[in-house]
Amino acid sequence: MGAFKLGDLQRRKAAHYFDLIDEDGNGLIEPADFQMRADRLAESFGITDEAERDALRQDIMTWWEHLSTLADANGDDRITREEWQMYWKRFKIAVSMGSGRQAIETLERVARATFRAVDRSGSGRITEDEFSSWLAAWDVRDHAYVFQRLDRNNDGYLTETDLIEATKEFYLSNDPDAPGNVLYGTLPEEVEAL
Ligand SMILES: [Ca+2]
Ligand SMILES: [Ca+2]
Repeated sequence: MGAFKLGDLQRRKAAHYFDLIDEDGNGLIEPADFQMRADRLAESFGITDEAERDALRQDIMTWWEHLSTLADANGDDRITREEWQMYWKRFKIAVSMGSGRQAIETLERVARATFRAVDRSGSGRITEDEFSSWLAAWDVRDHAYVFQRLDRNNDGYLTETDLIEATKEFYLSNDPDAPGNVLYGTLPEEVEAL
C-alpha cells in the first residue's frame, strides 16, 4: 500500500487546509465554520446588500455540502482530522487506480463553486482585487505572490480553468514547484503533516 500513501507535501497541504477551514479552531470542520467563513467573506468583499449576502452564504454552504458528501465518512455532520486524512487518501487512490474520473469531476465542481464565490462581479474572470478579498477572509497574506503564481499566462486575471488547475494541483501534486500548492497561501513552515 506504500504507493497509496500521501506524499509529505500533500500531507502538509491537507493539514494546512484543515486548519484554515476550521475557522473556530475546535479541531472539527463543521457547518458553523462555513457560516463564519461566509460572514467573513461578506465583510471582506464589502457586501452590504442582504440578498447578495444570502447568495454568497448559499454558495459557501453548497461548498460545505459537497465537501461533507466526500469527507464526512460517518455522516455525523462534522469532519474530523482522521476523516479528512482518509478523504485525501481515497482521492489519491482513486486517481492512481485510474478510476479517478469521478473524483476529478467532483474536484472540478468544487473549484467552479469557489470560482463563483470569488468572482463577485460575475464577469467570468477573477481580478487581483477580488482574489485579494477572498484570501483576506482566510487570513492568507502574500496575496500578490499567490495571484501571480496562479495567473499562469500573466494576463492579470484568473479564469475558471486557472482555478480548476490550481485546485487539482493543490490536492494531488507532490511537485514542490506546482503553482497550485499556494492556492491557500504559502505553506507555513511549522505546519505538521497530517
Ligand atoms: Ca470547527
Ligand atoms: Ca464525521
